[in-house]
Parts: sequence; C-alpha cells; structure tokens
Amino acid sequence: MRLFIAVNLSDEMKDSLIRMQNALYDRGARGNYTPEENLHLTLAFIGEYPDAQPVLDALSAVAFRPFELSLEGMGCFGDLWWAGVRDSVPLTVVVRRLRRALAENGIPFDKKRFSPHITLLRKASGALPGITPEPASMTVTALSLMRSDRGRNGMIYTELGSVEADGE
Ligand code: 2AM
Repeated sequence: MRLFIAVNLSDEMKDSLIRMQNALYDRGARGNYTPEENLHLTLAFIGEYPDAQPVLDALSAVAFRPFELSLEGMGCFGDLWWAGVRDSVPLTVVVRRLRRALAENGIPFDKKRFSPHITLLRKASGALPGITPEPASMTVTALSLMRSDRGRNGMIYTELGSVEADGE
C-alpha cells in the first residue's frame, strides 16, 4: 500500500482551489488538473508500507487543537503547480509531532523539509502565470491516513482512518 498522512479540505477551501484551477485554465495552462475530490494537504508521505494499523496507532498519539489553515500564493516544483498554504506555528507543531510519532513507531517517511502545498496541476505546460488567489481558510479538526491507488483515470485516494483534534 502507498500511504500518506493528509488534511482533507473543506468544501469551501476546495471551491477556492477549483476557482484557482479555472483561472489557470483560462490563462491557457494545460496538464493534469487534480480532481476536486483529490485536493488535499500532505503532512507526511510514507510511501509503500504493508500495514495500516501501526500507522493508525502512531497517528492516534498525535495530540493537537483545531487550527486555522489559510491559502497563500501559488508556486511550482518544475511542472507541478501548487497553491501555497501559509506556514503557521500550529501547522509546524502538528507536523513535527506527527513525524516524531512515525519515527518512534519505526514507520518510514519522506524526511524532506515540509513545504506546505496543495497540488493543483501536474505536467503543466508553459510558465506559471501571475494569479492572485482569493483569500481562503478553514479549521483543521482531523488528520487522515490516506491510501493512494493508481486508477484507470488517475489516482484514487481512500481514507483509512483519522485522528480528531482535542476539544477545547
Ligand atoms: P505532491 O502533490 O507534491 O506530489 C500522494 O502522493 C501525496 O503525497 C501527494 O500530495 C504528494 O505530493 C505527496 N508526496 C510527498 N512526498 C512524496 C514523494 N516522495 N513521492 C510521492 N508523493 C509524495
């Protein structure tokens, strides 16, 4: 199984991201647009791993309070174009706790520096146009363990379990 830990986005946040995708399309950008149901923020990429349960156990040890997530700008890694997510203390802290819990449970993950982004378009043509995204934010109340499968028409992401934020 190919696994990762993500924040699944609110409908309002996804609507804003779809409008960004539409603006890119109107500016002539072509490529593989992320379908609405696949839009997410990855917090940790585990990759191939045989068993979900130890990952769910590690995830359940991550304590966090609900926190705000806001979009901020756009950028690209080569031909992968993304919507930026504003770096914030609660986001940094939850990612640090999550990565520590994975490490303590012997679960491998990609240790690259965390660069919060939501992929809008892969294999994009041309140069990223200068688009000012509308402000959008949501409250994160859960972290999800996701499985990624290659489907006939692109990737299929399935939630295998989640951990909820602690109450106030
Ligand atoms: P990306 O959108 O920038 O490709 C499922 O593949 C999720 O895990 C995607 O959000 C992907 O980010 C992310 N991811 C992070 N590191 C990855 C890696 N080394 N290989 C594949 N996907 C990775």
